[in-house]
Amino acid sequence: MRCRKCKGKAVLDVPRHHTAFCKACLTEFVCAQVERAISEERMFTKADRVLVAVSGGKDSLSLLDILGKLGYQADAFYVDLGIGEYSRQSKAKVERYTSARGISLHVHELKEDEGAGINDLADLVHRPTCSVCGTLKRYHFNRTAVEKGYSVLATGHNLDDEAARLLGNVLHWQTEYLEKQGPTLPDSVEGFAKKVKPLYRLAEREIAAYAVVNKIDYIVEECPNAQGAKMLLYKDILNRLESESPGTKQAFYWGFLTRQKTDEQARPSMAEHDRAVLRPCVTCGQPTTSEICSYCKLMARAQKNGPTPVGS
Ligand code: Q46
Ligand code: ZN
Repeated sequence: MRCRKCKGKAVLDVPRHHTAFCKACLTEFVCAQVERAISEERMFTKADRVLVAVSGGKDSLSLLDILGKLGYQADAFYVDLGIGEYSRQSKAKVERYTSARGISLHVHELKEDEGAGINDLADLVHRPTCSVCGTLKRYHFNRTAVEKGYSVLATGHNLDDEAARLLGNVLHWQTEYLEKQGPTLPDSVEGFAKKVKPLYRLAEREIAAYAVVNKIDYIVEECPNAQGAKMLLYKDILNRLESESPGTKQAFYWGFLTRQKTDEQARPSMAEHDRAVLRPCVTCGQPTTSEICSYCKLMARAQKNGPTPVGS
C-alpha cells in the first residue's frame, strides 16, 4: 500500500476518503482536519487560552499534541476518578506527557475533594456510575476552566464518539440532547466556558494511528466502567456499517450538523435560550437551570446517604 500523496510506504488506509497515508502525510492530514474544524466551527483562535480535558487516552493526549503542533495555547486538566490501577496508570501517562513538554497540568482529585472515588459516590447516590461521572466531569471541566481563566474547554471526542452518541439520541428521540449535540457549544452566559470538540472530523482509528506514529504514550485500556456500556454497542454497529459502506459515520454525523445549522436559523439560538433560563446555583454559584445545580444536588445526596466527607 502506497501513500496517495507522496507515494511513500503507507501506514493507514482511509477508505472514507479513498486514500492512504504514510507517517508524515497522516500527521499532516490529521492536523489539517483539526485546523479545519477549529476555523469552520469558529472554536477558538491563537489568542485564546484553551483547557484540554485529558483522560490519558489516545484521543485527549493526541488533541493536546495536535494543538501544540498547530501553535495554540493549550493546557491540560485531569480529573482523578479514583478507579484503582486504571486511574493510577492514566494519571501517570498524563503527568509524563505534560511534564516532558512543559505543559501546565491542573488536577482534580475526587477522593480528596469529594471524599470518595467515582464508584463509591455512585453507590451512595444509587445512580449508574457513568451518569454520576458525567455530572461530576461536566461540572469540574467548566468550573476549572472559568476559575483558571480559560475561555475554551476542549474535549477529545472524535467522529466515532459523536456518531455513536447521535445514534443513541435518535434511537430514543432525545430531542433536548440532540439540540445540544454540536462540536461547538457557545459560552452563552457568564460563568460558562465555550465547549469544543476539535477531533469531530476524525475517526477513532485515524487518531489511534496518529498517536502511534507520533509516539504518544497513552493508556490503552478503557475505563473498567465502560464495559458493556451502550456507547460501545452503538460504535460496534456503526463500525459494521462503515466497513460495508465507507463514509457512513461521516455522512450520518456531518449530515446531522448541516441540518442542525439550517434549523437554527428558524428558531431562537441556544445562547438566547440559555441566557433566559440559567441562573447561579444558590449553593456554589455555578450556572444552572434550577435553584440548585445537579452537582450540588448529587453531593447533598451523597452526604445524606453516607459518611463521606464532602468538599466543594
Ligand atoms: S470515565 Fe466515567 Fe467514562 Fe469511566 S466512569 Fe463511565 S463515564 S466509563 S467516559
Ligand atoms: Zn452548585
